Amino acid sequence: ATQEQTLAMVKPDALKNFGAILGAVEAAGFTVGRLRMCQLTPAIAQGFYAVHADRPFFGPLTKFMSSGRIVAMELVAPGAIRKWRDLLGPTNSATARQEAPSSLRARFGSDNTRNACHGSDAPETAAQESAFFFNRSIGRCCSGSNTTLALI
Ligand code: YYY
Ligand code: MG
Repeated sequence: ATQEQTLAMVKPDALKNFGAILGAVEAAGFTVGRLRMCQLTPAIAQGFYAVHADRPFFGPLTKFMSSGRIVAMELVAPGAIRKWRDLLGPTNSATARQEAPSSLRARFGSDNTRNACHGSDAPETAAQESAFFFNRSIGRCCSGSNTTLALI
């Protein structure tokens, strides 16, 4: 089958569960193409979520997303975009616990903002989000306000 790629992120609330999440990625049959661990600056988090800039949750979301380290991964599989979003479950982790209890957001997320993982929603955004993380220097990706945060 034709391979597809998606951009997955393990968000700051789920970094402690990165091992279990990577296990689920491998068990589901994805190939991890590229991977980077870093901490997003607030400006970079705002850039990643620019499409949501007018939403009321934009401030809390970008503050949360820049609050700790994340892992960005390019996942490859047939139908990777849909396959990864199915594994994630609904956006709101509380809803996920009702509707998809074995999903990653049900298992590792908390609410509508702290929901453990990101997944691209279409081939165009997958390509764009992959470039966002992997076609830039470590310094731009990982320069924190004071401490050094570039890890991989
Ligand atoms: O694609 P997905 O992550 O499932 O949801 P989006 O509607 O694209 O929202 C992106 C991101 O924004 C979501 O993962 C958490 C956050 N968010 C929020 O904080 N509050 C909401 N009411 C909706 C989304
Ligand atoms: Mg989305």
